[in-house]
Amino acid sequence: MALVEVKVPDIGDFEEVQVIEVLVKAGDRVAVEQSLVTVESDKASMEIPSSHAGVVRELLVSLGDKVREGTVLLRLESDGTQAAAASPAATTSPAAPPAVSLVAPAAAPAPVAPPAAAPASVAPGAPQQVQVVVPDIGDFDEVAVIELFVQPGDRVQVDQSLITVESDKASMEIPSSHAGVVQSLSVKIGDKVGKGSAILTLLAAGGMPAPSSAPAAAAAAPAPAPAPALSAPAPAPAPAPSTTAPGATAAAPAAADTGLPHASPSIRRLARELGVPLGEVRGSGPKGRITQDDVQGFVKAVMAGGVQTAAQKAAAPKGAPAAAGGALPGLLPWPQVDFTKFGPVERKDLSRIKKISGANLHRNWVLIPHVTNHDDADITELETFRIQLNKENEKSGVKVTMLAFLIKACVAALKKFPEFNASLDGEQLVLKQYFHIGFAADTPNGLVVPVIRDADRKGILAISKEMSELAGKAREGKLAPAEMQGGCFSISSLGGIGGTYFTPIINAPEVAILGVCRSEMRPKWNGTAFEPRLVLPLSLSWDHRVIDGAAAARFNAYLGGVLADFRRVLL
Ligand code: CAO
Repeated sequence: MALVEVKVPDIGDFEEVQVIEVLVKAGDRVAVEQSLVTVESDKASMEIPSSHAGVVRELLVSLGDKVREGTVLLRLESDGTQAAAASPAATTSPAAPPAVSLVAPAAAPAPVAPPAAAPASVAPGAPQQVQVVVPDIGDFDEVAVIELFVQPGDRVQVDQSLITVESDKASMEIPSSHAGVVQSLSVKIGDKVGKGSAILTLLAAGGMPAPSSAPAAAAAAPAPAPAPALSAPAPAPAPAPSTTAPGATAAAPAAADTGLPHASPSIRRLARELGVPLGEVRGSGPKGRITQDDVQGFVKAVMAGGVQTAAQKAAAPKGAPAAAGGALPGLLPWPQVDFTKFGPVERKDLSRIKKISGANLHRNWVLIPHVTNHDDADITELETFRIQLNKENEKSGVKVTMLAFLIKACVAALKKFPEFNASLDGEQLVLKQYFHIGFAADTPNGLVVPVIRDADRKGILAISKEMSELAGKAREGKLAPAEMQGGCFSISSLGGIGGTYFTPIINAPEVAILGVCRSEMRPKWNGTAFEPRLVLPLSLSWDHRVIDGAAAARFNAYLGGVLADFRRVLL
């Protein structure tokens, strides 16, 4: 086993580049060609692979270090395997046994000469149609187009970046050889291109051909001034376009809008795999470079609903809270209408309760597969009993409404059908052994759902009293958060208002909700004649991930039976 120094190979015209990623650590076993570090100039980045297989014994560079050809990156205990085609420089390097074979062989294969343009010469003065093609990009036969910076109609300058291409280990921007107006694009994202592939056609402003004879010209193009010849990036690397990259700032509108993401090829690859829009990720690395942690953090934030991508925001109703999840990608954007064009309007802020309940309702409606079963309950006898009860209890000051009976009847149904008294937790169903029933209360500021705890252990009068107290507090905005928590099942009663049937939205993490409307006398066939019966319309919404239609129909039938005759609870 020999101790081998792995050095920065010939990286073309770059004098000095910065280490922006260290991909291995002491003790790691590396294979030949495995990337060790990523280095970056102002327009290009590339990964430097190992020339030997072995175990890393000592890392000699760290993030931010400036390195150049010959800088020793690390020492490794080689197991004897080394890259087949080492660069000449490497093979002749005596001290450094194994040579680092360039990621991009000849890394600087001929520094990308300014993209050639079809017409060899352009008559000065007269606008000419010019086809801009991919220049010599070294030993890469085919690279993928990963970014387009311009579109038809854009005016571009000489050396302004047109596209970014990427191999598996490097990426680079291809600049324009001519100034002019883009007429048509010949490539799209994902296309594979090589030397000579047409990028676009532009109407060149009277003879402004690129200094095509300046091959490696401004090689490592220091900074601002775009290198006259793409030279620099040549090595292969990619310019992780950064917002400060000269080419980038001058680039297309899209780029100017979002700021081009500054990331290495491996991070770009990761982002593509995860579908992360890199332009929306805030880089925490040096000079705002996007790191792997940044990409992963972005994904987590989107999944948790804390962040919306631009696509989600565009499709979301203006002002929709992020917690509502926005609209799903692919949906049309929310219509933006200037209502004042059609008549006078007044704008009012949503109340705090409306904002909170709206976000919750939106999430529940979008995430829960709702189904609603409608049914009727014959409450003729129950209503007679309720009126009787209220007469008897007139002096107590407690008024019994149908809702109190509904709460008791629902408790009986929940006992009979326990999957309705449950919550989903991943792939498990949490079956509750308590019966806390929420009821929707309409207040001047919006909808709230106070909860009657342990409704199974309370009588009709106690429930009625508690309900009226909670409803009063709700209207005055004095409900404590604890009085709205822990519900197992909710009831939304519009009985005091009207209507027949509606679709109540499930109050997550509950799995079902009962909506009731106004009861009315209807003629019912009793087998021999029609008789007037008081019918209560029921609408049961349920989560189809937990409950199926047959269970819902049985729940409603049982509930109707109990409301028709409470003695059934005893069965
Ligand atoms: N059929 C016929 N009459 C009914 C009835 C029904 N299903 N339910 C209630 N009523 C009657 C009551 O008996 C009462 O009549 P009287 O005034 O003659 O005594 C009247 O309607 C008013 O009842 P109420 O609404 O005050 O009492 P409640 O117990 O039925 O409801 C509460 C209490 C807090 C739930 C209710 O006031 C409320 O806020 N309802 C709205 C809920 C809501 O907005 N749901 C929609 C959610 S989705 O946006």
